[in-house]
Amino acid sequence: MNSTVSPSEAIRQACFRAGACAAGFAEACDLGEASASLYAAWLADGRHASMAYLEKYQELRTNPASLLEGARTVVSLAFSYRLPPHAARHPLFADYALGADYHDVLRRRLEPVCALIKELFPGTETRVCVDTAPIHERLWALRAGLGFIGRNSMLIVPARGAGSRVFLAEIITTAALPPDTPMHLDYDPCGDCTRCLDACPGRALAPRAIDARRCYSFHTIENRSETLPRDVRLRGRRIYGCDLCQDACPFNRVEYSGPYIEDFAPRPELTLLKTAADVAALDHARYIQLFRGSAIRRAKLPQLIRNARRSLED
Ligand code: B12
Ligand code: SF4
Ligand code: SF4
Repeated sequence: MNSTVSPSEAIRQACFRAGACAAGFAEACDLGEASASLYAAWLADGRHASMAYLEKYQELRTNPASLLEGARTVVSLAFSYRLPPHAARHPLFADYALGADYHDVLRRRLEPVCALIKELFPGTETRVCVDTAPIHERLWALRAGLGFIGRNSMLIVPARGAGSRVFLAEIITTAALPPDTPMHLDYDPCGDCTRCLDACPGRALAPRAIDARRCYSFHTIENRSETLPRDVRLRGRRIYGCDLCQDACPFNRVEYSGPYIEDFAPRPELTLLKTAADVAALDHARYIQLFRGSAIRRAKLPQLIRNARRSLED
């Protein structure tokens, strides 16, 4: 290691080598009452729809020390899932799910960063979180100075024109790293813009807080019911996930100068599924074969078929 580089800068550089387009440090403190009560109110309104897992571990969500004893720092990282310039988007599946499952990819990519933290700060511990841990990933990204939360409720990263098409991940560590300047919670570069609200087919967006009961991403991925609500109209839209409130956003139209992660490039086998009718005709063996190692497995085959049929009916 170059001896002129401080340990925290060496760790940040390791984050970039892992493929992150932005990385920052926040003090691992208790988030306090403001965050806990915002979240409790969101749940109390029923805006989490049927995602009962979001009701669990509420007390853990406010404090990273409940996920790693003695936590001092949250390293927040954003990884772009923009498709490489040569790759085409898929008509049926959201961009984030076209490549290899990001949970596995990011855990693997973060291993050397964790090893470096332990080497530079002997005796310290690390814990990696990617999506599934009870932690407010967007709020930690805000606190670590990565970006701001837009009206579409997405964390938007201005650095390198990354925008909101990023995955978030965290390394919670007992090492004390100097915190970056947090983005102010009330900073609102959206101004008068309402493009995401206007583009949302379910009218699911209230500023910074989504109503999942109206969100097509929820219905096509997380809703386990046999039938979708009548007003969910999928013809001509994605049948897995939804990108419309991001497509509308001017922060995603800025030229991107960060790294493209090959792992997130579209899997060639997905091109075999051209229409909703192709998905409606899948059997279990084919489903397993096509979606092995893919985040699309979050939706089980009966759900995908349900969505495809709705798209054909509408
Ligand atoms: C549940 C969930 C969903 C639900 C609900 C979405 C939502 N907006 O909350 C559904 C299924 C609809 C969904 C959809 C999508 N999701 Co999702 N989802 C999650 C998950 C697992 C939890 C989010 C959550 O707790 N929401 C509840 C809200 C109330 O909590 P919160 O977002 O943490 O908000 C807190 C803070 O932001 C804070 N806050 C916000 N503003 C302010 C202002 C003030 C003043 C204060 C004090 C606090 C504050 O208050 C909240 C409570 O503390 C996270 C992973 C994670 N562990 O965080 C991924 C995550 C948010 N999803 C992600 C993605 C990629 C998507 C989709 C794009 C997928 C797709 N293409 O279909 C869509 C986008 C839809 C959208 N516009 O949000 C990414 C987002 C990356 C980014 N740039 O923000 C995440 C972070 C996963 C990851 N590791 O990358 N998702
Ligand atoms: S993901 Fe789609 S349905 Fe959900 S809030 Fe965004 S535009 Fe609306
Ligand atoms: S579309 Fe406009 S209002 Fe929505 S997040 Fe982007 S800038 Fe903000």
